[in-house]
Amino acid sequence: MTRPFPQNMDFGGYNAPSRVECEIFDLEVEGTLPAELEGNWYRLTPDPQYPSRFEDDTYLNGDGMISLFRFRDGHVDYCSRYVMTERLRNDRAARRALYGLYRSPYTDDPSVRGQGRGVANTTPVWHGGRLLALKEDSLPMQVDPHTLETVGEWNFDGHLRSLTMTAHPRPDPETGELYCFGYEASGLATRDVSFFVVNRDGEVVREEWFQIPYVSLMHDFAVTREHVIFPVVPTTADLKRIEAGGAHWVWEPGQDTFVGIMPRDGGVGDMRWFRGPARSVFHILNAHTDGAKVHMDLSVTDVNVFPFIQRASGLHVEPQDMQASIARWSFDLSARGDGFEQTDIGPPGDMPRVADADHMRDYSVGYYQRFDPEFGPPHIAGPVGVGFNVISRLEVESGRLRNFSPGPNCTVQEHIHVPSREPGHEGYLVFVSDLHDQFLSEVLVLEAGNIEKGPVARIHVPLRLRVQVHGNWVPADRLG
Ligand code: V55
Ligand code: FE
Repeated sequence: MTRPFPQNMDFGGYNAPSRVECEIFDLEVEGTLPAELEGNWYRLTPDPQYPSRFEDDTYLNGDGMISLFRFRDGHVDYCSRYVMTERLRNDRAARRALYGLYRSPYTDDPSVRGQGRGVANTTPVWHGGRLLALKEDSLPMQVDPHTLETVGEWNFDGHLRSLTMTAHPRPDPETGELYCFGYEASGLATRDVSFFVVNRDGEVVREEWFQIPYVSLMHDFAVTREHVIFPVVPTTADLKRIEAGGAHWVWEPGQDTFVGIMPRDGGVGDMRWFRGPARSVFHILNAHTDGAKVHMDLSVTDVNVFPFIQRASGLHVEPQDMQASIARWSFDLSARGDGFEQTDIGPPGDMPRVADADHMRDYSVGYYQRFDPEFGPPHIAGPVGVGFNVISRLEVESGRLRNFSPGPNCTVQEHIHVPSREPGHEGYLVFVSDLHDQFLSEVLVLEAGNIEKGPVARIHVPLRLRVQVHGNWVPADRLG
């Protein structure tokens, strides 16, 4: 037995740890699954094996639980497994949490000093014939794509120098390459960033390092057909604070935002730095280059949205008091100066995605999620607090928004987009809906071009599925 988890936002209610490793054969399906939905949907969520040593620890520090919805011939099977990290093995051997606060190793039990802290809890990525479970503070963990058993840490056969890899690598739909970076690349709270490219066979073919102005939580980046874009925002780390057992991250509104842009056919030596006022950025919808202009569409707020980071910064900002939007940041490479423009293109939200084929180029449609009180009261789900209750389809040019909400007792988890082979068909959005009145989950399938019509299929899940951080779809014919 273990002691109980604290009953707070991060570990109580719908966010209570589940820790269920299971297999469910042939889930109940209502409606008709599109025949072309053939593939594996991988999801990752933090699901702490043990209560943290600290009550005020965060959701983001939980052990990675990888799950799989396998869609074949109109049937769906489910399976979930922990990613067996060094950390989870050590904790299980001790039958308690030996590791301390999120990314603050000086709060660990001395018995695990210097041992792996990675939890592999953020994004499952299929590339080069490997399924990788990613967490931005460490190297990937490789997982068997069929059984979800852990293979081990993957450092690209020793060919990657970086000690970290982002959970948001960017696949190039044209070349099949995976564009990647790692921050704190040479160790805890270092300013080194590694930019690297993995070819379609899974080999690191390029790695270059640069330094950023201050240590920043660089959660995501953007790539166009011509450029690579690195936002550096003032959620900052300081080694002295961490060594004293303090929080890894604080929000520093006095620091500028920096954005580095380099040509893909150049190198990090060609990086040009733009700057603007403090902004918090996690997820980028898409980016493209148009002549001398580079446009990046993203979810942006004027303060870091995570309650645990606000607490560590001596701040508390209610969501309605934040400035937030889906915005386009435009950079003019032909102009002098280091400023850039922001144009709002949609109401606030997060978990933005485009069809893989639209990635890195000019595009017309994006999908993302919002909390909108028009569709129901707030429910706590996920690491930020109030969960999203609407999926929105945004026409980028006109700003036209279409919405789907599953109902007032529901929140929605991040969706994936599955392309269609039918010409003119926009594909499907597939996501978990959290049923707060039943403490259960279901999977909904929407037609991406017609979301307000509601689900064409509903997959019942006899479990409460914790809120995934990210997921990805792998078509059956790409799995081998
Ligand atoms: C995020 C998630 C993380 C993390 C840092 O969504 C940032 C943002 C699940 O872990 O470690
Ligand atoms: Fe993310």
